[in-house]
Amino acid sequence: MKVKLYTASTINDAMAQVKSDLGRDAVILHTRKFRKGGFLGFFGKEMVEVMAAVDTPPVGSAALAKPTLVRPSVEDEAKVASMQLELANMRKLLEQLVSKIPQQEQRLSSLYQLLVKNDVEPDIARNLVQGLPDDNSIIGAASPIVRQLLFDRLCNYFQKVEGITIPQNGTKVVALIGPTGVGKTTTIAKLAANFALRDGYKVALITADTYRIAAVEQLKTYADIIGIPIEIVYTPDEMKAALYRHRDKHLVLIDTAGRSPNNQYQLAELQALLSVDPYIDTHLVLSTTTKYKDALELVKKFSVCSPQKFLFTKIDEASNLGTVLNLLYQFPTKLSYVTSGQNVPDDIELANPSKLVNLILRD
Ligand SMILES: Nc1nc2c(ncn2[C@@H]2O[C@H](COP(=O)(O)OP(=O)(O)OP(=O)(O)O)[C@@H](O)[C@H]2O)c(=O)[nH]1
Ligand SMILES: [Mg+2]
Repeated sequence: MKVKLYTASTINDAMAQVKSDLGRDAVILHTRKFRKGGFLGFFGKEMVEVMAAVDTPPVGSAALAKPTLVRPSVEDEAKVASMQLELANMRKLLEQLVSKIPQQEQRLSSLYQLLVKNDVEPDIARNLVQGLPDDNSIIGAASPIVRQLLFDRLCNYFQKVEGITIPQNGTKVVALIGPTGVGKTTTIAKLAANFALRDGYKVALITADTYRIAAVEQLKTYADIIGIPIEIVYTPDEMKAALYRHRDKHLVLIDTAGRSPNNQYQLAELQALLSVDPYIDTHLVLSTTTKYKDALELVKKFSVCSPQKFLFTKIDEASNLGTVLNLLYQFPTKLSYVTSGQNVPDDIELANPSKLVNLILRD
């Protein structure tokens, strides 16, 4: 390396000297301004000093022996070389990553869009597609694999399915609670018909829906057709007595009046009715046609009655099942039954996770 010092009255002149002397490859190491002449440096002429260097290829051993001002040691050179290599590798890696981003986003965004189209909340959809593999072999020919991975991931939210199980000894008591008109009474009729007529269990009905005469009549008609007893209760004490009277049954199904989630008094009344027996298996009945925000509110408000399961109705009327997934994502809760129409007793089945997830991923 050749290092030289140049002085001139302007920086342009100094640079011209550097260029003509050392060539275009010269590197400027240092520049400074100073005054030449005058009194103690004052009033002198302003000058520019430029220190420049150029790499000279070694010519024989003589060139190597030539002393230079900033000759790096062999160790330094090795360090620089390895840093350069590392930088080059990092650059390559960055380029690879950047080139992958649009592809990954496009692929994940198509699954994300599908979830959102099915009314899965955007935040939840984003979390669900996050971290799905972006291996090239998967992106390319086999993208259904990624879809399958998402399918499996969604199934995890539907894993806890538990219908009504009749104990060897004792009576199973099941109550359906929920907002108005979601299908509680119809579902009670479907369950009663299936357990009594199809499975041959001894079943009794209790209705606590005494708000409307029509409501009692509705369930009484079903009880008569099925040929099972029905009790009407107004107070917690009557509930206790009715449960005691039917302690010989395999299954007692309790129908309740639809409650407004905004009526704290009604909810407290319902809670009091159900707290007479800690073993009552309480299912919160929700319609799949309910908007997620409303369903969320319902789950929060009905939680005072400590339901253990969700029972989803009107799947035949729902345009999608986003609400179901959103709820299960927020509240990992057991699922019992899903109903799919007005026909008693046919339109009901035990929740089927893969069937439900398939509906959530419906194109
Ligand atoms: N499409 C469809 N309709 C249903 C389903 N389940 C119930 N229904 C209908 O929904 C309406 C209300 O059903 P009910 O069983 O009376 O609802 P509820 O929850 O008992 O209503 P309240 O007692 O007033 O709170 C009726 O017309 C039922 O036939 C279902 O799965 N699909
Ligand atoms: Mg009803």
